[in-house]
Amino acid sequence: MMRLWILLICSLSCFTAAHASTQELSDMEFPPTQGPPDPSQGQLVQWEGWSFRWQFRDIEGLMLTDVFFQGKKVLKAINLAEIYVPYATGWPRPEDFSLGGFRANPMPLQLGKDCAANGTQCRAFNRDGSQAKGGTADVMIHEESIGFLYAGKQGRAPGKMLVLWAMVHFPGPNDGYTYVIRWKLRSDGSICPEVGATGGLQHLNVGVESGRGFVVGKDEQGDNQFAPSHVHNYYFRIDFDIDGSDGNVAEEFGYVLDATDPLQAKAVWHAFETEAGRPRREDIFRSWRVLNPTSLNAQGRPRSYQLMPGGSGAWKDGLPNPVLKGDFFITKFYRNEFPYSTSDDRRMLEALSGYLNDEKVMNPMCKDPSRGEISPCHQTKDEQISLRFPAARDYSQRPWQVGTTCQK
Ligand SMILES: [Cu+2]
Repeated sequence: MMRLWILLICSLSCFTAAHASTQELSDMEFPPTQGPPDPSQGQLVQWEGWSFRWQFRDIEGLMLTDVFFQGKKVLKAINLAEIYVPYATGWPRPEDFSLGGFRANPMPLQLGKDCAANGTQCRAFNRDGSQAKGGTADVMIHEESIGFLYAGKQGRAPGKMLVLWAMVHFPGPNDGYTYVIRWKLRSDGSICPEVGATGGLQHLNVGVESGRGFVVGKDEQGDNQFAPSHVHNYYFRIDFDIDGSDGNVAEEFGYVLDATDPLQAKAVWHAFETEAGRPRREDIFRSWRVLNPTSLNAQGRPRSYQLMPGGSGAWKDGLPNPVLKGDFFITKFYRNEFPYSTSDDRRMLEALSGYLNDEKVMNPMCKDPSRGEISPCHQTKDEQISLRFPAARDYSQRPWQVGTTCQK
């Protein structure tokens, strides 16, 4: 009954390059033409215990669906859901997918150049799944070595991964911005999405170096060119089905320091009872997992997938949308809750604010996997971000006061 979809944000701090595009936060320039994805559609791939399908969407590009590992279901779907790029000067704050995503900003891969530079068994496809035969392709797949999966007293185990990727280019002066989205499925069962960005500096103006940006050269008039600092935030939407869609539970990990003895701490998993948005906490090793308490692995433990936050920072000012304070969100699954689609033509961040409406994501009585008993679930309520969306959304008042800047 219960399916979860989870958004994880990772971000890339960026100082040498700036973003390409500005946008009007009015009506969508590229209204969606596709409904929510049908996970049963797409191209079937089977490799090293993995089985999944890929499809290429207008806005989101390459996504994976119906993902199984060693015969057990892992995901219903995973896709890149948004790229959000706030500048330290307060403006602009592009939500790139509202600029038409992969539909309006195609960046074909080049056969003979973009594949197998560090991999083998390269295959190239058009977005409809057919074999790419001309000079370009939308999707490429190859295999890469990842070195050791294990090395120790038990022996040596080399690992490899299957990599699928696509590119999207947002045009702008002096090159614009190219993102390379790579989906890595490793032979040990891990999934590692990755986004890389390259491009030329955008939104340059004349100015002096400050906490909000850097002087990067001279313009034609000989004036100092100022490039504002900014952050690229990547949001992934993950629909978990750990060994089936029923009974999945999402939990949060963190260390809890002992109030009386500073040398002691407890490692605690809390289950989510209701929908939530959560900030990252590196200082207490906060991470999240989705598990199926009724599906046990060879060690008798519940099967689970853990979401390990990446190492880079994220934008946390919560303007104009409180959702921006969070790094991880959990919502109950509804098929029509899919942004940039004909079911919901809002931008992802705005739509997400609406999806987070305190619905229950599991029965408050649940199985405690560490003790194997049924007990009331812990709630994870501390520091939960406030999701009240501003009633009056007047974006004309800008720039906002922004108290933080990019890391150096
Ligand atoms: Cu940038």
